[in-house]
Amino acid sequence: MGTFVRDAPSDFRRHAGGTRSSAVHAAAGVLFALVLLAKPQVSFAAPASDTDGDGYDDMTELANGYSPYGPGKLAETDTDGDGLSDADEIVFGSDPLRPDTDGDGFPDGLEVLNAFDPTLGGGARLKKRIVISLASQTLDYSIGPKHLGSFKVSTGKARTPTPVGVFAIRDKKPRAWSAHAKLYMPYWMPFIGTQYGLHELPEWPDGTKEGQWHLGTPASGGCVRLGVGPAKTLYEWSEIGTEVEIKKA
Ligand SMILES: [Ca+2]
Ligand SMILES: [Ca+2]
Ligand SMILES: [Ca+2]
Repeated sequence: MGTFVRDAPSDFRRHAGGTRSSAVHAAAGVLFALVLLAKPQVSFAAPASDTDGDGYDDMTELANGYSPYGPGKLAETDTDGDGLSDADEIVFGSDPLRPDTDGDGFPDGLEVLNAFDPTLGGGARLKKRIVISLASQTLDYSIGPKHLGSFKVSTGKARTPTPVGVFAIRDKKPRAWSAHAKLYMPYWMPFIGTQYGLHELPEWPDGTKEGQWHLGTPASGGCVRLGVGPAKTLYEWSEIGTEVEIKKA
C-alpha cells in the first residue's frame, strides 16, 4: 500500500479499489489466503482501525476529509443510505452504519430533517436555536449540535436598543404592518410581545425598501432586520417556540 494521496481523491479511490482486485488475481490463491487468515490477527494487533477495509486507517481518512465508513469524502458520503451524511452522523452522534440509530422506525436523516434526535427514541427533539450578537451584528442558527448558518443583521440603534436576553419565537406572519413605525415587516417573527421581532428589511407604504447597506450596522427601532433571502430562509426554518438569544458580545 502506497502513501496517502492527500489532494487526489480519484487516485485515492483507484488505489484503494485497484489494490484489492489486483491482489485477488496476482496472489494466485495461496498468498491471498494467507493474507486473509492473517488479517484478523493483524487487525487486533494494529493500533489503528480500518472500518471500511480500504487499506487506510480511520484516523488518516478523517484527517484528510474522507469517510472511514465507506468510499468518498466524509461530507458527501452516506454509507448507510439513511439521508444523513457520514459527516453529519458524527456531528449528531448517530451510527453511520445503521440507518435507524435509535430503532424507532424512522431513519436518521428523516429525524434530523424534522428536528427529532436520531439517537433518542420517544419523540425526543433537537433544539433549534437562533443567537444574535449585537457587537458583531450577526445571527447564527443551529439545530442540536449542528451550526447551520450565519447572517448579517441590523439591530436597534443606540436610542432604541434590542433587548438582551433569551426569548422565543412567539408568532409567524409572512408580512406584518407596524402601526408604530408605519412600515411593513416581511417575514415577521416576534420574540418579545408584538414589539420586538425578526424580519426582513422593512418596506414603506410608498414602496421604498430599506437598503442592504444597513446590514451589519445597528439601524432599527429595536427589531432584528435580516437581508432579502436570509429572512425567508430563517422564517421557513423557525418554529413557534424556537429559542432566540440576544447577546451583547
Ligand atoms: Ca479505511
Ligand atoms: Ca448516513
Ligand atoms: Ca430513528
